[in-house]
Amino acid sequence: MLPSFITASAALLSLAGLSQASPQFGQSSTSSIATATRVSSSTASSVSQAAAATGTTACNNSPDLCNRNYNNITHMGAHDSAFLRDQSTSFTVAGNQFYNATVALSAGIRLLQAQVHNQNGVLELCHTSCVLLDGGSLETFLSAIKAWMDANPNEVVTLLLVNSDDEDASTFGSVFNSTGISTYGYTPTSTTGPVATWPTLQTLITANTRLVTFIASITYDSSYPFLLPEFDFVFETAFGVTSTDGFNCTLSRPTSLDSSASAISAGYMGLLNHFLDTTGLISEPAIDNITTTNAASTSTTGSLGAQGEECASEWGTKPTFMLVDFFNVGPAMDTADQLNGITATGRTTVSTAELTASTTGAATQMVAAGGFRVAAVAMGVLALGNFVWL
Ligand SMILES: *[C@@H]1O[C@H](CO)[C@@H](O)[C@H](O)[C@H]1NC(C)=O
Ligand SMILES: *[C@@H]1O[C@H](CO)[C@@H](O)[C@H](O)[C@H]1NC(C)=O
Ligand SMILES: *[C@@H]1O[C@H](CO)[C@@H](O)[C@H](O)[C@H]1NC(C)=O
Ligand SMILES: *[C@@H]1O[C@H](CO)[C@@H](O)[C@H](O)[C@H]1NC(C)=O
Ligand SMILES: CC(=O)N[C@H]1CO[C@H](CO)[C@@H](O)[C@@H]1O
Repeated sequence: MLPSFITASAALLSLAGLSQASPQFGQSSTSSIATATRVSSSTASSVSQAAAATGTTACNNSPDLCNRNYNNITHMGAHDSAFLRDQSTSFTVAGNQFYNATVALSAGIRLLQAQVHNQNGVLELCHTSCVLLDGGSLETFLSAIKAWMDANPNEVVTLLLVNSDDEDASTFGSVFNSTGISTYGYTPTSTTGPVATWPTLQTLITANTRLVTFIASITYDSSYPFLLPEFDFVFETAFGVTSTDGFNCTLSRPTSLDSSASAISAGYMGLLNHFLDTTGLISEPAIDNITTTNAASTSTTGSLGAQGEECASEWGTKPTFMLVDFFNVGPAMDTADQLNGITATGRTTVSTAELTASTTGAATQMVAAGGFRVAAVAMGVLALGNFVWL
């Protein structure tokens, strides 16, 4: 069953590729792309302004966070940060974010999650399969993040990579080292188990070891000591939630631990998976509910604010990490700020609106329609993948 799904998806995807390349669509896509470029160049200047404004006083967008331990801060995260639902992917339903990883960082996101696959010997960020959605190489992704970190020296960033093809740490490590981002890699005092007291952000910033990297799952390799096996440090709530009342604070992984309470007391950091998927044959992000799902309200069923507060209360400590789809909607940052008790500075404003083909022109919408059909078939495979990987 699975191979025929993949074959069908592959065939449809190549058709989609052809329709995108066809001349009747070429003209108008080009003008939309030019518009997107203008937007991004204004983003780029806002980013450098943000860096200048941040200066030496704020750490992760607030002076109040500088002297707080890394694990006593809620780091807001973008789930599947390389899988975009934008013009570049014809607004595919396989996309989980409207804006890319560096735009996310400038908007305040400090945790980037991605799936990593081996595609003919190259580590690529693909959604379940590289046939479905290929978000580019790990090298390109890390280089972009390194450039952002170079320009924003007071910011601590966390990566959470899913090792979908069970690669060795050295395969990841060689890309970290060749891009130079390894120089920012932080190695904790224990590389084999949970750490109850992490350094403050200021300590990480002063040492310029501002990148914390977790990989699920990987065998630790002392040649790349900063690549940390996720489930030795972090526990997670359930993912693949399909009902707005399905979010809770119960430990789902690692299965070696009994409960959230025992994880917390052993020094593990809690991660909330706060993204809603649709049910049925096809599983995809529940976009119709995204405004509620990402809302900071603590009294709305299914909102990020409600799950964040519930877990902080149940665990006796706030969640260290939270992952959402379409981070700009909500905006999800509001819940992290609420939990951290800060008023943020130095962020780039990103629209909280959903990005759709109709907002970027009718011709694009026709291209998107083709992509949509393809993605719908592809999601049959994604539905399986969602339960295998994050
Ligand atoms: C995000 O897009 C901007 C241009 O809009 C680009 O400069 C940047 O490198 C991209 N980031 C990533 C992670 O691809
Ligand atoms: C965590 O940070 C809060 C806010 O600054 C502080 O009140 C609390 O004591 C800190 N907890 C720990 C364990 O350091
Ligand atoms: C990778 O880079 C890190 C940080 O710069 C360094 O400590 C480590 O030795 C490098 N590993 C290899 C195998 O070169
Ligand atoms: C927590 O939520 C998950 C996903 O909705 C569900 O499978 C699990 O049964 C829930 N656990 C409890 C104790 O409610
Ligand atoms: C997955 C999910 O819970 N979807 C809900 C989204 O919101 C609509 C109403 O707007 C519900 O009917 C869906 O069940």
